[in-house]
Amino acid sequence: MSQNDGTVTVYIALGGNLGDCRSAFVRARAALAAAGLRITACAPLYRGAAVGGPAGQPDYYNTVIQAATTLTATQLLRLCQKIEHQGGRQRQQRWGARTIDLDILDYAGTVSAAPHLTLPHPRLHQRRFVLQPLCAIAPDWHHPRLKHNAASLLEQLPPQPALALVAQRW
Ligand code: A4P
Ligand code: MG
Repeated sequence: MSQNDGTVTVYIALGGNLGDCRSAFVRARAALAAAGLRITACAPLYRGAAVGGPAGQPDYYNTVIQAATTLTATQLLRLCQKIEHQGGRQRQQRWGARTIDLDILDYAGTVSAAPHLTLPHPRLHQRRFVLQPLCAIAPDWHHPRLKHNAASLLEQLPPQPALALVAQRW
């Protein structure tokens, strides 16, 4: 949604399961702010088992940031990828262990099927590690394609253990 100040609201999911993820998330948030994003909400920090990917991965840390920005969606993707790179992210295997992953969940309600930037994030509605933090800050967030809000998408997931709360603030 476009605000009066010319910014749009975006949601970014942070995930990681290698090294000191909490510090990596703090640095990523600072880098987003340094690039001009106004951080408007931060979900708590959660921990949970890896979903998919190679067996035997460490547990993941996950959270979600809400921010206001004047960047375009493509500029925001490039910024997220730069922050991943600075955070030591290496891509070896699909869904392999990583120091930090930044996924754009939503950019102002935009719907896009472009492979380099699919919006909303194509798997967000299937993932407790995204929906649980998202619901902590924006339960009414509306999925522009599925026409359900975040709370209802979380409720519709097959029963799975909730993620463990690591820290309310980080
Ligand atoms: N891309 C397309 N749409 C987007 C978007 N909305 N945001 C493209 C960000 N990137 C997007 O991403 C692969 C490609 O997706 C990029 O070229 C980008 O242009 P990537 O970050 O290199 O690879 P990835 O993160 O392994 O892939 P992806 O598809 O983002 O993975 P997922 O689906 O996010 O899954 N278990 C737990 N508990 N917690 C996790 O955080 N994460 C994953 C990764 C698996 N299991 C997990 C977790
Ligand atoms: Mg990713």
